[in-house]
Amino acid sequence: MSINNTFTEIAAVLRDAKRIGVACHVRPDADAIGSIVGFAQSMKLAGKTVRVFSEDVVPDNVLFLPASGTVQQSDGLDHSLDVFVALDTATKERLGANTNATLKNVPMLVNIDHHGTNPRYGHLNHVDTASPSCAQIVYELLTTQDFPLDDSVRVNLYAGMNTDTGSFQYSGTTARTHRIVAEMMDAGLNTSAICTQLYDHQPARRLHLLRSLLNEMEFSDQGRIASWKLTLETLRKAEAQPGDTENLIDVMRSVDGVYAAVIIEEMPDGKIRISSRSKDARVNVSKVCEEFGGGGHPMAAGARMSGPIADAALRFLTALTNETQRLG
Ligand SMILES: [Mn+2]
Repeated sequence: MSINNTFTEIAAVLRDAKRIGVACHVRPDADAIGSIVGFAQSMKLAGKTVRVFSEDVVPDNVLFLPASGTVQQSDGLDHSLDVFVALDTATKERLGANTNATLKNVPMLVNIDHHGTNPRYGHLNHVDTASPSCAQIVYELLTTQDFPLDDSVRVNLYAGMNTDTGSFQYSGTTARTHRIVAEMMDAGLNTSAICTQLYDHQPARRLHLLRSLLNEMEFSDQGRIASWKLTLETLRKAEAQPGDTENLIDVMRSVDGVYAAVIIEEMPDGKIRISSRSKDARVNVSKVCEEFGGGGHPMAAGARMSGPIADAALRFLTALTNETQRLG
């Protein structure tokens, strides 16, 4: 079960397919959207009919991506697809309920991901935890198997590669990551223009959220853990939109002496969403999130907990403190 299918095996299935569906995880980020749209654009260039699904709306901050308008919100209907490809999605459930209904009768599910907790839920699976973004795996698949690339493919994949590595800062970033960027620049990719779109455009409401974070963040475990309880009321006051909290957690992680940062967020359904980041390989936040049914990467992971928010915060921070005790 833990053996990966090769790109050659996956490409053979894609070449035989006429109608391909592709989707990513709920509450998509730039790696999720960049991966599915980049992949879909290449399949279209290869002559396939492609449907691109997302359970949730495409967040504002990635609407600049070429062909992001081709993403349709999952409708739960059968689209007579030959192959369905899940990208950047750690569990089948995280595709979302409507997306699962859409792929129910599809005879071939391909699961391509970089989350270590992925249980390999596809008929074909390629899970590479050494890859710092799903977009990087998609690039390797497309290029090694001679699928066509154009500028729209490259822009989408670059956006995923850039954001999931924290602008190539995180420890998962490899020499190969930089070589792929160089290859794409040789092919004409304007990385500076994409970075301007990604990082020099933010709505004022995001700054309102950041102001709340700076006012309300708390430090525990002798300053080694920074956390923020983000309430529905704060989200409502800021008129927050999906994607607005993206990367705000990095502000807390950047503080001297902090090893792990957590956002504990109230959701409209009463559940509590945990987002956690580590800054030291000895502190494995994925392990802590797994205690609560979540998962992700050792240095970036999430979970869903039951409320109320104060209880969830106490339980999660207690478990996280057990983990930071490894630091001595
Ligand atoms: Mn990813």
